[in-house]
Amino acid sequence: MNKEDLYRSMRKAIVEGDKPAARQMALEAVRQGLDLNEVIDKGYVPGIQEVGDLWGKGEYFLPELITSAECMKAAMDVLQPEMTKANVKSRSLGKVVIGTVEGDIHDIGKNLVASMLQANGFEVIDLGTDVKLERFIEKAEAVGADLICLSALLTTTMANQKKFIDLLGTRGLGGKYKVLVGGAPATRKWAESIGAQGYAENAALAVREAKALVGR
Ligand code: B12
Repeated sequence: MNKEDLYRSMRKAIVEGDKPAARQMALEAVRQGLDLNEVIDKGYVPGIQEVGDLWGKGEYFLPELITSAECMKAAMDVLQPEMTKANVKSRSLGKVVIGTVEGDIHDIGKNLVASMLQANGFEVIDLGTDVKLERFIEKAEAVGADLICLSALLTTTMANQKKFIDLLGTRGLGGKYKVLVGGAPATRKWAESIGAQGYAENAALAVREAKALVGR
C-alpha cells in the first residue's frame, strides 16, 4: 500500500472505530520504515479530528468517541515503542512530569505529547488523567523534574492550569519548574497570561518548546 492510501486507511480506521485495522496500519507503517511523526500527524490525528467534527454535528455520540479513542491508543501502542527505539539517546534531555488536570479525562492529545517527548529523548513520567494539582508537585519534587506539562481539553478545567501556577507560587516553588500548558482551548496568549513558561499547539511543537526550555 502506498503512503497516501495508508494515511487514508488510518483515518478511516479511527473514524469507523476499527481497532484491528488501526493497529494493523501502524504495524504496516513501521514495516515500511515511514516517518512515524508524519504517520501520526497525517494518518491518525485527522481521523480523531473528523470524529470530533462528527460529534459536533450530532452525528456521533459518546460510545463512538470512546471507540475511536481506543483505536488511537491501539495505534500509539505500536508506534510509540518504535519511536523511542529509533531515538534512543545516551543521555536524557530532562525529566518531564505530564498529566491531564483535575476534572478532565481527555488523554489522546496528552498521550501524543508524552509519546513524542519520550521519543525525542525526554524521560517522561505520565500521571494520567484527572490529576490533582498537588500530585503534579509531589511527583515533580520526588523525581527532580525539569518540566511540568499540563493538558486540559475543557474550558472549565483549563482554569486549573492557572490554579496550578498559583499553587506553585504559594508553595514557594514558582520558577523552580518550567510549566508547559496545552490542549485545544489553550493558546499562547493564555499561557502568557497565567505565567506559564511554555505553550504548544501540537505534539511536534511541544517537543520543540520543551527542548528550548531546557536549553537544547
Ligand atoms: C475524544 C473526545 C472525548 C473522549 C475522550 C477520550 C480520551 N481518552 O481522551 C470522551 C468521549 C471520553 C470525551 C468526554 C467528554 N468530552 Co470530549 N471530546 C473529544 C474530542 C472529540 C476530541 C479530543 C481529542 O482527542 N482531540 C485530538 C487530540 C490529538 O487533540 P488535542 O487533545 O487537542 O491535543 C493536541 C493539542 O491540543 C496539544 N496538547 C494537548 N495536550 C497538551 C499538553 C501540553 C503540555 C502541550 C504543550 C500540548 C498539548 O497537542 C496535542 C497533539 O497534537 C473533542 C473535540 C475536539 N475537537 O477537540 C471533544 C471535547 C474536548 N469534549 C468536550 C466535552 C464537553 C466532553 C464531555 C464533558 C462530554 C460529556 N457531556 O460527558 C466529556 C468530559 C468528561 C471529563 N470530565 O473530562 C468538548 C469541550 C467543550 C469545552 N469547550 O469545554 C469538546 C471540545 C467537544 C465539543 N465540541 O463540544 N471527549
